[in-house]
Amino acid sequence: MTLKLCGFSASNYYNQIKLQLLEKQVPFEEENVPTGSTDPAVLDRSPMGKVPFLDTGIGCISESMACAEYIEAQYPQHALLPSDPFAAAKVRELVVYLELHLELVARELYAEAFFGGKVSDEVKTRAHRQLTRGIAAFGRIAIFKPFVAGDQFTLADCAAVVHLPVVSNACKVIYGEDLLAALPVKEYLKAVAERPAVARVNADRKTDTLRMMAAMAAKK
Ligand SMILES: N[C@@H](CCC(=O)N[C@@H](CS)C(=O)NCC(=O)O)C(=O)O
Repeated sequence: MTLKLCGFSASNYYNQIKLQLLEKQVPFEEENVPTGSTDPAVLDRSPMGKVPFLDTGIGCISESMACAEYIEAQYPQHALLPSDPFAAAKVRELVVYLELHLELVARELYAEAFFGGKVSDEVKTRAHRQLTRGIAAFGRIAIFKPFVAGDQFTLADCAAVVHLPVVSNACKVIYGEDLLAALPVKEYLKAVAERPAVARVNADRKTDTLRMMAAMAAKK
């Protein structure tokens, strides 16, 4: 069976794995699965109902890091993790900083930044403090020469390409300030957008975001 990536193209975590598969030229199919499902058939495949998850034919794998590690092990072509253990650990470290200390914190703001909801001042203040610390820490380990982990495109770039724009946009909307402005993020994103795999992910994301917005508007 062809590997199936399940979720939808407006999702940053889905796109992290989609970018990895495209960069590695692994054949895959996409199955549109909305997030937050309570359908037992979906929860059997992704226990939290989150996307992405992979359907491998012998079973499903949820959580992007587990998916990414499986893909690297199963499809060694165009490796996105260095073979040197220290260098590989530094790539994983960057992915954790991007997900845990940047994206997951900024996610607290998305309801108001992107979905017309409201976030309390307390949450905004806490997120600002955590983002300031997380971004400074990420800036100490990110290399951006020209890629996040150095001279090779790695899993850290698959994470950076999809998470940095959302974090930056959420900060601009909520705080009127891009907390990532001190890092060379704009230049980096512009340069990597030239890669065919990144261009495809960005184009699909735009189309899918419009689809979601139209569906939300139709519900109102
Ligand atoms: N830790 C998860 C995060 C995935 C995630 O948060 N996905 C979002 C879509 S971008 C989602 O499904 N959110 C629904 C929820 O949090 O219930 C991973 O790395 O795969």
